[in-house]
Amino acid sequence: MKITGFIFDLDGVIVDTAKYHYLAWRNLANDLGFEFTETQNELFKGVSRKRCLEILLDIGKIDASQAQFDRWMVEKNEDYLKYIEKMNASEILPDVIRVLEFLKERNIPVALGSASKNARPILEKVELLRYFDDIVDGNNVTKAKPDPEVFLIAADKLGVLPENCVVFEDAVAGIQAANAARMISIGIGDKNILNEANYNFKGFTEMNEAFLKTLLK
Ligand code: B16
Ligand code: MG
Repeated sequence: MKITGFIFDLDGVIVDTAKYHYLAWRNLANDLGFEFTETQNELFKGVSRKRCLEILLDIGKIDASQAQFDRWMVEKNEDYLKYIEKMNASEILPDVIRVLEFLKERNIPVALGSASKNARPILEKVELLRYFDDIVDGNNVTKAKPDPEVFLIAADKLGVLPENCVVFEDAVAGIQAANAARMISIGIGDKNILNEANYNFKGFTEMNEAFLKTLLK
């Protein structure tokens, strides 16, 4: 039997940390004297912290020296971490644990593939660390999604061929990264936005056991 590996994105798939990213970016934008809307925050999903700040400064039409840029990166992250500090298991998105349990019961290799540099502390906070055999995050990659690097490293760590990996993603760039890695991409969210995915689900609640079993064949 072939071995299938499962790779989960973090923000938007396991927990909704996008709302905390939004509050922290909005605080920074307000400090710099401009507004930052939730619609604009959509552009930040799955995107690295550095790239997010570049987009934010474009929105505010602000030029920054390297030193200022670096300071604002730190400031935003410190603010974000204050929200993360208060997280607990109640913030795990519906039916994530059911799917993780399904995989664990069958000893199926599972990795995290996230752009976040805070992935490990977040998994610790929501008490999910034990479900993951490997964690590949913003600290391990040089190229951001849609580059497939994060998922290819995850497959390698799991010892599973990329074409035998399944990726759960909520961001367009993440689906593109999974497709570029020749993995099975599953969009979690709006199927009109994630229309490049091989399969689409609004959330894990819509994903039944029969479907999960077909992925193992
Ligand atoms: P950090 P994911 C991504 O997480 C977020 O979607 C994105 O909005 C954020 O900028 C990025 O992580 C970096 O996060 O500032 O914590 O390093 O969706 O790839 O799990
Ligand atoms: Mg995401």
